[in-house]
Amino acid sequence: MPYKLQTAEFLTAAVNARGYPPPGPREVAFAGRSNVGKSSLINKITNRKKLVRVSNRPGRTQQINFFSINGDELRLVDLPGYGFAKVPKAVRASWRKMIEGYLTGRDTLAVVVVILDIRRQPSDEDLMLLDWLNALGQNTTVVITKADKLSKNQANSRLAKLRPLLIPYDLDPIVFSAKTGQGVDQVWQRIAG
Ligand SMILES: Nc1nc2c(ncn2[C@@H]2O[C@H](COP(=O)(O)OP(=O)(O)O)[C@@H](O)[C@H]2O)c(=O)[nH]1
Ligand SMILES: [Mg+2]
Repeated sequence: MPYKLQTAEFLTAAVNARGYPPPGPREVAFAGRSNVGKSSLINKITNRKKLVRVSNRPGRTQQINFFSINGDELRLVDLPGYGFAKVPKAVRASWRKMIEGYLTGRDTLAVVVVILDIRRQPSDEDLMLLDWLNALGQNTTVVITKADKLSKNQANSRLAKLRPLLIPYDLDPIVFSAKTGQGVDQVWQRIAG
């Protein structure tokens, strides 16, 4: 691992700016559709099985969770998953507010990692998020996860469809799997600064 990960611990959860921890080290935020594999990715890159709860029930994470790496040398921020259809409109709007509030209101935010599923076309919400981050000039990186769910050939053919969608944003995605650990080092390279 290029980044010397020593400790990873839960710092705090927040629903708005009043609940954020005082600004400290640079923060790396993770965003994606609910159930895309965001929590699994954070657990994998921190080498912790249960730092973040992995759920079979989509749409559970309704708070912004902050994690401290190496005694607060770096923070990882797990944003609420979006796009879960079965959630009432009002709740979805409040999640969106939470996500947008954090992404626009945090001076220490360094990188946003947008996570996509290798088996699916990006949703309208995925593309809106990428558009919006691009317009903000926010340093962004894309991770395409669940690569282990496809054969090598299937994965390559999906990547051939996904990559062109990211070219307008000048984004070269990292291919990842929380199951096999594929891409872990590359994620650290992009986020460690
Ligand atoms: N095979 C495989 N399953 C994954 C991977 N990442 C996540 N999952 C599964 O996808 C489901 C949702 O994962 P979770 O991390 O909770 O998604 P989140 O809602 O985005 O935080 C869980 O059943 C995970 O075990 C992966 O890379 N490979
Ligand atoms: Mg989650």
